[in-house]
Amino acid sequence: MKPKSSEITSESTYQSRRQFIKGAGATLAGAILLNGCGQKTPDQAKPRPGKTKSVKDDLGDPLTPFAAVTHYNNYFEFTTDKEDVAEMASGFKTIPWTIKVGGFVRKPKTYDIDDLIRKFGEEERVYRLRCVEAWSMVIPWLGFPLAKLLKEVEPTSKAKYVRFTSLLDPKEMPGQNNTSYYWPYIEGLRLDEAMNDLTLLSHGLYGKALLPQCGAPLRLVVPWKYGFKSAKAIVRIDLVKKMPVSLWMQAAPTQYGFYANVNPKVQHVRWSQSTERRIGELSRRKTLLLNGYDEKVAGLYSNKRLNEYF
Ligand SMILES: Nc1nc2c(c(=O)[nH]1)N[C@H]1C(S)=C(S)[C@@H](COP(=O)(O)O)O[C@H]1N2
Ligand SMILES: [Mo]
Repeated sequence: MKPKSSEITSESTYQSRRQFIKGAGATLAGAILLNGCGQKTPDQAKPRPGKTKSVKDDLGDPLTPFAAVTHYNNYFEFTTDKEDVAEMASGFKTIPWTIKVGGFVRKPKTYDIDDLIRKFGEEERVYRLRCVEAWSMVIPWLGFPLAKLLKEVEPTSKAKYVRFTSLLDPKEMPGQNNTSYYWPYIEGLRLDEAMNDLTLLSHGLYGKALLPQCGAPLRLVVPWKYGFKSAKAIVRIDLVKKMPVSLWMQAAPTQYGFYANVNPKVQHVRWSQSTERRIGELSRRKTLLLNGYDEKVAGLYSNKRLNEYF
């Protein structure tokens, strides 16, 4: 079934529905902990950050408050309303959970999530997350480089791309009953992008295990690409020959491409990408080429490739 064009616009609907947040960015973190009567609701009062080693990113930008990181989310499997994801995902079960790694590899393997975390460990990486909708955050992730896992399964010479598959479970994920998207959520990277040291598999943030709304128990983080590349709730990782077709490429191929490298000069069809709203700040920031990670990843791309976002 083809998605209705009226529904493809969802990624930007917040811009009209959520205008009131504009300028109120600084108080967002506080506001979302309070209900209409100014009282803390039990569910929203619960989560607390753990300990982080860092307070800033590599450019000196402060961390986005934990409350905003955990209560302003994009997760279409639950809802398209960013401020409702936390509550709707709160009962999401992430135990037991296995991740199947296969395709063109010498040693395919299925990992239990706890074994995977024990084996590959955790390091803290503070990264900027730039959503294609022109907002951004600075998040202290816990995780390990995807390269560690890929080396272990030994990709063969046929492996050119990596395909990530998120959980398909319409009973637990009510948004999957929305048939304008082809579920499950699929994303992909070229093998060299996947092997880059910046590319992280994350299982925590702010010193604690990921909460469901942030992609528990395991998500991808690719900081130089638009946020939609960073798939949540991953159950499969496959080494493949051909460029994977992502959920967003299926839904709106002229708007959400495979490469999706952050580039202030390449416009989205419906808005400019030259600036962004950093959650928690009042004035807009300039968007940086490759989200400020150009020194580490520019070598992956030709100029031509960089200037096409597809
Ligand atoms: N499975 C899945 N992964 C997903 C999404 C989604 O809807 N489903 N949304 C993406 C988008 S558009 C963004 S911007 C980031 C948001 O991550 P955050 O909510 O942790 O900030 O997750 C990405 N990963
Ligand atoms: Mo996004």
